[in-house]
Amino acid sequence: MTAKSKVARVAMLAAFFMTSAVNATDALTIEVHRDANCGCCKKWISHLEANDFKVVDHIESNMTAVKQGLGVSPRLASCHTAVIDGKFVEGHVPAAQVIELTKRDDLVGIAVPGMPAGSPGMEVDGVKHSYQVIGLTKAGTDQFVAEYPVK
Ligand SMILES: [Cu+2]
Repeated sequence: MTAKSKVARVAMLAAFFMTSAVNATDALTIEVHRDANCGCCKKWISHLEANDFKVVDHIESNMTAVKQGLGVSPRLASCHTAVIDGKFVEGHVPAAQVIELTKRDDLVGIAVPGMPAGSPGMEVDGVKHSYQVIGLTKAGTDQFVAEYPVK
C-alpha cells in the first residue's frame, strides 16, 4: 500500500466513525409533560416512538402551570406539552412537524390547538377533522406550518 492510499484509507475510516457517531445520537429526545389520566397523550407518545423519537415521559399534576412556564398561550393550548431543543410542542403535532421544528430557528414552539379528531393520538374511526399546525415566532405571532389532512 502506498503512503497516499493509506492516508486516504485512514480518512475514510475516520469519516465512517464520525458518521456512525452522528447516527447514534440521531434519535431525537423529547420531554413530554402530561396528566396521569390522559389516554390520547399516551397514544401521541406511541406515535413519536414509532417515528424513532426517544420520549421522556413526565406525569404532571398541574398542566396549566407547565404551559404557562413554557410560554404556551391559552389560544394554542391542548392536552400534553412537550419540549424539544428548548422549544415547546403543544398537543397532537405530527412527528414530521416536530422534526421540522428542530430545524426552525425562527420558531419558539409549535402547536395543534385543541384535540382534533384524526391527528396523531386522536384517531377516531373514519373521522378526519381538518386542522393546522401553528408555529409561534420569537416575536410572539402565529405562523402557519402545515395543514391536515394533506390535500
Ligand atoms: Cu389529546
